[in-house]
Amino acid sequence: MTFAERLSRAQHLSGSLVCVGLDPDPAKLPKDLKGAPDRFADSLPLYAFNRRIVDATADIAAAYKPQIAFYSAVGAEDQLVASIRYIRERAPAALVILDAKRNDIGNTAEAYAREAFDRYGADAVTVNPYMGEDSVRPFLARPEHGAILLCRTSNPGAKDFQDLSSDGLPLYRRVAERAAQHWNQNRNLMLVVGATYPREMAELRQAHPEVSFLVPGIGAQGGDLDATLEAGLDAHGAGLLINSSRGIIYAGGGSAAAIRAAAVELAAAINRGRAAHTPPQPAQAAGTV
Ligand code: NUP
Repeated sequence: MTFAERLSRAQHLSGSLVCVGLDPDPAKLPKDLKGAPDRFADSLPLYAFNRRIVDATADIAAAYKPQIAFYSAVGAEDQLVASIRYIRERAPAALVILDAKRNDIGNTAEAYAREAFDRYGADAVTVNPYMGEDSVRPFLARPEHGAILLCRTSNPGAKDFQDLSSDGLPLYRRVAERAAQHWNQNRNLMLVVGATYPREMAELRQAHPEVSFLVPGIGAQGGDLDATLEAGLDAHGAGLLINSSRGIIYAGGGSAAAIRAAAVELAAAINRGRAAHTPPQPAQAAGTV
């Protein structure tokens, strides 16, 4: 199955556009996963927490996005591998996005692609486009795997370079243009567009109606969901994967019930917004005449 088919299947089967961020901070683990040295959970606490999150959200999540820093910073890559295997068992249709923002010269980028797709078995990886085409190509070479390019990121410093004018358009628009027009032959490319910048997202959606966006910034970073949906939905009421990490995994102190409630609430709010912001599809419109 191609990446584009996997993406739309994941959204269809989950009935949602939610991407659950698996960013387990050892300092913020739920109380019951800390401090009982004889328990299995304690020897692999990040994995134990992720299993709880996946169990609580398996039927709602279109995607999971582990950020690699939370694992590599504490030498816990094995727990990342185990967590991704667990997602495959419990939520086989969900996409796994490795958030690693990788890139380098071509042969090193090839090694990074093998890291993401072969070592970790991810479906997609986030990629920094700064080094240009030859550095991005290795991540796009497999039609069944995707690359998600940083375009207009969610952080305050996004403007420092991404907004600089490049031949009359901001640099992030040039990234999107190059990506959409020249690098997306396999239809396996997405763009990172932060929920904290709906104006920029609207511009990008207008310029690139067919490209899907990974949208971080909802929840802990304060992005406005309704503004995001209005700006970013495509003509079919899709085209987005909306990530929340801390807003879901630390809800209610990280209890399974609170994690589930937070994910259900986000999925429902997104679906209400989709209904409100999506123009009637041709078949529906014909039916109403
Ligand atoms: O522009 C970006 N902003 C961002 O927050 C690109 C990202 N990949 N992220 C990641 O999304 C960030 O590293 C974290 O893993 C997640 C947002 O987490 P939260 O603010 O929902 O907790």
